[in-house]
Amino acid sequence: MVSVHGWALPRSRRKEPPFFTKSQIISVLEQVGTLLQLDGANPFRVRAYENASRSLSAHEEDLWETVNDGLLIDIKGIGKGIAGLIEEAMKEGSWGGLNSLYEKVPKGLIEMLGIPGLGPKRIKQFYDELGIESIAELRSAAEDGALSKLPRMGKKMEERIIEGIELLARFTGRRRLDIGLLYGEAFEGRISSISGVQRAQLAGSARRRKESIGDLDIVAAVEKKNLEEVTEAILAIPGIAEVKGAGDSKISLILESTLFDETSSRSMIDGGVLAALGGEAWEELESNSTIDAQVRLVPPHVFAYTMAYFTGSKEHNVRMRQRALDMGLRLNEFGLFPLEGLGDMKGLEAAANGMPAANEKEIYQHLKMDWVTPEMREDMGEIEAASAGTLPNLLESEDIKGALHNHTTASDGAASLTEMADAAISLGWEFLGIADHSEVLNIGGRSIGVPQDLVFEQGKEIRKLNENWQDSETNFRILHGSECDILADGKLDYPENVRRELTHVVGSVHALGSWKNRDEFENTENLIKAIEDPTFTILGHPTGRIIGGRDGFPVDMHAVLRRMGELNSEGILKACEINASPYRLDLDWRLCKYAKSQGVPIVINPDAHSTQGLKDVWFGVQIARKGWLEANDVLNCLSGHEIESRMLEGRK
Ligand code: DGT
Ligand code: CA
Ligand code: ZN
Repeated sequence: MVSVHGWALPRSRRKEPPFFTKSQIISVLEQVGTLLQLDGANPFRVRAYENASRSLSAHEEDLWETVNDGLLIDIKGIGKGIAGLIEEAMKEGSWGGLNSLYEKVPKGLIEMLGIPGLGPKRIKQFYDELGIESIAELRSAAEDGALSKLPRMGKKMEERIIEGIELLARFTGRRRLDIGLLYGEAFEGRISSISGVQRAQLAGSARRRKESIGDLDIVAAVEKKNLEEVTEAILAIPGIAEVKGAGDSKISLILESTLFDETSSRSMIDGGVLAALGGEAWEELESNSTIDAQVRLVPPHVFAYTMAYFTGSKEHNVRMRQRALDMGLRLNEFGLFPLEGLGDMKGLEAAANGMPAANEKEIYQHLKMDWVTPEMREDMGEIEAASAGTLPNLLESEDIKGALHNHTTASDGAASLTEMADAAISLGWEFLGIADHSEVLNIGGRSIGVPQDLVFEQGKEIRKLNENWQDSETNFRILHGSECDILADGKLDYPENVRRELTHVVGSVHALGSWKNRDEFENTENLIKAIEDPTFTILGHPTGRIIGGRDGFPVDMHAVLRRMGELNSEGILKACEINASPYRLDLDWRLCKYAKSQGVPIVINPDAHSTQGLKDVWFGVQIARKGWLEANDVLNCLSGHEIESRMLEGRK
């Protein structure tokens, strides 16, 4: 599949040849092959471009050297015409006759290429036979059943196209936090290393650790005299799909995934969820998706103010500005100034007369506030707390001593019990809770849950491992739990005697279908019924949402948390999970404070399906911080001894 962005002939930013790189040439040749198909060109011409693109990809020598030695024509698969084109592009920086082809093909047809499973041939067919020129038109034709009446089409294909359109629509908006940070941190690193950049830092929603990111905001401190060369160097960073605008102080770009190392570790989602979201097509879209970025270039002395402004949130900024006004001051992205005496001065000119701030802390100090950590800047009470000196002492990653919901090969995990334990030990953890899926769970007809007799087997194995660690005085233990399905009627999977065997029961809804088609009252009632079961300890991924994938089922989480709070006040442990997988981040951070106010303990669970997956706990910590949680509120901060007794004593 092809990325929708960047469907334009590249323009060179170099002043001398070679004007384009080999990878730029390869990508143009590939695009031309596709455009020719959409244009209905002779198949031999189409193939010539496809072959040329492919043989250049396999060509190992330096392309510029090959061109200069006049050896281009000797490469198998490159004919005279295409060789001439490549030579012109590299030597003169122009694309000859290709401009008209790029202009000729309707933009809507190119956008349709982004629909998983839809290629140029079909798009051309729909265009020729039904006059379809946009995704919207394609969608209504599919919904009216017009597509399936065409030759070589059927109902199945039509349904797949509708699904593909829906999938694509979800990818054009926001990106998950993990993906946003992968791009953001790589880009921040690249910009920071440019000479002339004093410092560069990620701002915006990525710095605030929102669960999804609209676009990246980066602020760079640059002296005026270096502006031009720094701008040029930023525009030359590989991984930029498109430059939307580059002015004196702001550069707007679209980044593509070549920006970061392919081997950068990405978070994984378990197979079942992935299948529900669209499987391979979803993964394909994900790896081809881009992200927008804005870079602001500012003089070093205003950097802190610009960072504070573009970190946001907008709601936090509005409150900050009001607080400044109440003190007779004006606050903006350039500084903090007395309201009186500025005359006509604006922006940077006015900043010269403002109150200096070497860092954000000093800005908050000027406004008689404590520094607010970026995660909390959402106008959810932090302004008041920072003014009164009552900000919470937030949880830190280092406080985490273990987690309670993880999988092994006994269900759908990729690693064995001992492999998972070793990975946890090397993270410095004191405990690891194993909670494999319960019996009822099957995905696509394949059962992945642990049969009852194997639960007892797993228990024996865990006891043996725990004894070994105890004997060798290793401060580590496995807690034997299960991720028990909450059935549609609010009952838990497994007979009670099996559940009694376990240290902890993570109750989760997996068969989302029946919950999504039900009334909120009924869902809330059934969820509470499950929680009230005496063996139930932890509510797993409370709503079942997948960020950017699907909404959770309708449920009154306030009512659920209230009931859990009541039970806790009776000394019965009912904890709520923050599922730390960046696909989920469920419980939502907006509800954390409420959970805390009701006395519901939180557990941050990576829901790891591999040893790598344990690291996802970091995302959960970010979300817990965003939700104002302190180490005291989070069970992961208990020691290995404490957690075990807490689980056992809390069960009544
Ligand atoms: P996003 O990109 O939708 O995930 O969310 P943000 O928070 O990154 O928002 P964005 O990119 O529109 O703007 C970055 C920051 O710039 C935002 O958090 C606060 C600041 N900002 C943007 N527009 C305004 C505005 O109209 N007023 C104020 N006070 N601040 C703004
Ligand atoms: Ca943003
Ligand atoms: Zn799980």
